[in-house]
Amino acid sequence: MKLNIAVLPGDGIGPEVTAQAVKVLKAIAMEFGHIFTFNKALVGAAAIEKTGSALPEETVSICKKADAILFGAIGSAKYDMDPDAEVRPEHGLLGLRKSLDLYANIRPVIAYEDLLNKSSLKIKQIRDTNILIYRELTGGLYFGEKKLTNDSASDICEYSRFEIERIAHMAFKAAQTRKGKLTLVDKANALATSRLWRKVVQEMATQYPDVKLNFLYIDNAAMELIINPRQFDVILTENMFGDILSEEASVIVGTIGLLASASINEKHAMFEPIHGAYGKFANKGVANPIASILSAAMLLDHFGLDKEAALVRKAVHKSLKLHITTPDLNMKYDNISTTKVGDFIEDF
Ligand code: GGG
Repeated sequence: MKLNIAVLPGDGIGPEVTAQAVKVLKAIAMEFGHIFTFNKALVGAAAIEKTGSALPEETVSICKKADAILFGAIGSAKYDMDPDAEVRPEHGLLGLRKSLDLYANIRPVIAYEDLLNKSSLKIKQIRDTNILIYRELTGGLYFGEKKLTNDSASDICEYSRFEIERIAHMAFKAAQTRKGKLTLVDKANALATSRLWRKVVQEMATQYPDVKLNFLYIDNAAMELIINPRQFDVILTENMFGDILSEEASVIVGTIGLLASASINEKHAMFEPIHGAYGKFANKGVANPIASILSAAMLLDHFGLDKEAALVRKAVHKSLKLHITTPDLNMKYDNISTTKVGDFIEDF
C-alpha cells in the first residue's frame, strides 16, 4: 500500500515521540513491502516562531493532500503565562481539527496486565478495563464565540442535531463490535446542549436495538471511571467532557504516555498521542514514545493494515513486559531513553 503521511511534530516532546512513531512506521513499510512517504510540516509554537502563525497555510495544504496525519503535541509555557496572547500554539491543533472537520476523536483506554501495579488504583478495580472514548472534536465550548474583557468573559457552547448524530452513529457502531454497551456522558440536569445530546442519542437508539444505552452526568462519570472503570465499554461525549475524562483515564493505565488517539471523518484522519507538549521534559530523552507509536498503530488500523498494527502492538506489549520503558513508568530500568524504547519496538 502507498500512503502519503503528513508529519506535524509540534512542540516540546512532540518531535521526539513523533520521530519514534515514524521510525516504527518505516520499519513496518520495509517488513510488509508498503511505500509510506512522510512530509513534515510546522504547527504550534514551532510554527509561530518561524511564520507568525500557529497553523500556516502550507501546513493545512500538506494535511489536506495527505492520506493521514501523524501529529505530535503542541503548547508552550511562554503562551500559557500570557492570557492576552492573540496567537496561541493551541490554535494550530484546534484550527486543524476544524479546517479538516475531524469531528470524531477516538481514544482507547486499556489497562495493560504488565502495568496493573503502576496504577494508583487497586489491581482488582482496573484489571481487564478496556474502554473506547468517542469525544466530539469540532464543536462545543472550544469552538463557540468567545469574549474576553478585563471584567468579564464568555464562551458559547453550541451543538446541532447533525453534529451529535454523526459521531453518535460511529459510537453505536463501535459498541456493536464490542460488548454492546454505550454510555452517553453529559450534564443534562444543567445544560441545554446536554439535553439535546440526550434526546438525539435516545432517539437513535431504536436503530441499534443490540446496543444497551445508558446515561451518566459528567460529575458522576468522573467518579465512576475511577471507582469501577470496568463497567464501561464505549463512552460517547462532547468535546470538553471527553478531553477531561480521557486525561483522567490515564490514572487507570498508569501514565498518560500510553494513551493514543485517532481523529477522523469520512475523508481525513489524524493520529496523535493525547498528551501535550510538556516543554520542561523536552530533549531529555525521558518522554514516553508509546502513545505516539500506538497512534501510528491506529493509523495502520484505519487503512485495514491489521497484521501490521498487530505487530506494532505486540512489540509494545513486549517492551512493557520486559520493562523497556521510560521513567514515567518507573519500572525496573528507568533510565531507558525515548529513542531506545523506539529502537526496541522498531525491531518487533
Ligand atoms: N497531542 C495532543 C496535544 O498536543 N494536546 C494539547 C492541547 O492543547 N490539546 C487540546 C485538546 O486536545 O483539545
